[in-house]
Amino acid sequence: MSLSPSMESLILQLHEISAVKFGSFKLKSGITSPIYIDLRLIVSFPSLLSQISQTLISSLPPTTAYDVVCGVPYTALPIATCVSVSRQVPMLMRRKEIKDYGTSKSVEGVFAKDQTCLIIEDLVTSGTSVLETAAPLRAAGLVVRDAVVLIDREQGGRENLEENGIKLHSMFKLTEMVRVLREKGKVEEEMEKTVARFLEENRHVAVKAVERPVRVKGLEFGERAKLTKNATGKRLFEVMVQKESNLCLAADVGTAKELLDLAEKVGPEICMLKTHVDILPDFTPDFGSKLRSIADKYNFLIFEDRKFADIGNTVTMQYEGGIFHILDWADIVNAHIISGPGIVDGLKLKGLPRGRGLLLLAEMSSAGNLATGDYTAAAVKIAEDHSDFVIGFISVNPASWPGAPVNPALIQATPGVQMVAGGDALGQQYNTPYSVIYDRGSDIIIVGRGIIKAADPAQAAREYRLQGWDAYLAKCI
Ligand code: 5BU
Repeated sequence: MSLSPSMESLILQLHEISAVKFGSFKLKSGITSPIYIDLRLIVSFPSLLSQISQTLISSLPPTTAYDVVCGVPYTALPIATCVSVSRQVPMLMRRKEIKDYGTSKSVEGVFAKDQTCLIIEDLVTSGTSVLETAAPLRAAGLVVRDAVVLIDREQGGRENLEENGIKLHSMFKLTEMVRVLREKGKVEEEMEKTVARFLEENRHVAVKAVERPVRVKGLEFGERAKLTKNATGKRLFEVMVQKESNLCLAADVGTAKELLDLAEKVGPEICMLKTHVDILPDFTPDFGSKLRSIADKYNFLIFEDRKFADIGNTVTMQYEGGIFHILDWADIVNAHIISGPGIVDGLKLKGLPRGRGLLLLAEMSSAGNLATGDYTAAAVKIAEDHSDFVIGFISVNPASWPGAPVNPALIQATPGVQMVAGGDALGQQYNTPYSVIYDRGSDIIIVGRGIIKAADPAQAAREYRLQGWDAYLAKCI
């Protein structure tokens, strides 16, 4: 389908002002791209800015209804402002930085609950920026169904947004833009092919469409704290409320020293820190007490992801003894139910007198895992039968379980979380914080590499905390 003359004229003007460049460019993500688009420049060309804004908003299907608009900071802010002024539609602004921990507003402007907000963005690659803007808007009670964007880079953004309940409308796609520039003699055919090849090689893995469950309004964490019979489960709910955090860090770093340093940095953002103590080459017997004192300082719980799987008698020894003495420092451990309920009895024997809690592996995040169907149902049954010690589950999609939501005293914690859905080379599968908490009915997001590998782990943890918490608040409305 060919683009309208006004779209073609816009593309030529963007090329003219060098907002679109061809060559070899290193992108933020580290990959080298043959095309670079910088729409920040348009603020220097008011008539082009105005033309873009008008064309953008007119390109929406006439059925798209909205009460307010919100631009994704920063490049799209001037575009949203022009739309707001010319269409006389009120605008909102999402703060990118929040000054004070947990208290400041993340959305500026006047609005009412249940109003519909249209998100405006300049360029969509993975869709992450749109999602980061949608989360606080939704948390504030606004309805977000549509995002309109100048250019769709066709690298998975449309699918990622769709998965989060947002329809993407684009003025044009990257390939359409390059085709127009080639037709008008601005780029060679060879370059058009290079861009097409680049897109083919860097197209985000297709994201499966999620079946959207009918959401049952959830009880708030504070109320659920009162329902649990286990002291650690109660404390976990309370810490989540106190810190406005449903983020658990999976602290899978190379050494104990790095782990303790990371715990210091990320401590203020998390409700729980998850360890794999057997991966630490420099483990010493005082590791547990050192981590405990950081946990006490920042008010988070320690979860050793030991995944016990043996018979009851053996796990009592594994829990208490060996070199790691997990029982002494971990508030929470987890267990497979493959060996039957005896494993819970064994762990309870040691853990309950110390006030500890247990999570059962009801589901796993890795591709092809066998914890499904009847196995998941069996985990729920065992948890119900031992709710003095079992505080909840490791789960992936508890909203899809028969009879969901299950007992609200039990907590759901979900690994396989990153800002963008996808996976790693070894079978891990990722969903976004919003889809995990809101769509899939979980309570806690467990995030490892999304934080650890970030340039600034503390900042990344903060972003995950805000997204996780916003999704929880959206559920409570
Ligand atoms: P990641 O870096 O965010 O992929 O780390 C995920 C963590 O959660 C890692 O420590 C895993 O061992 C852990 N995990 C998981 O990924 N999937 C599961 O089903 C369970 C634990 Br159970």
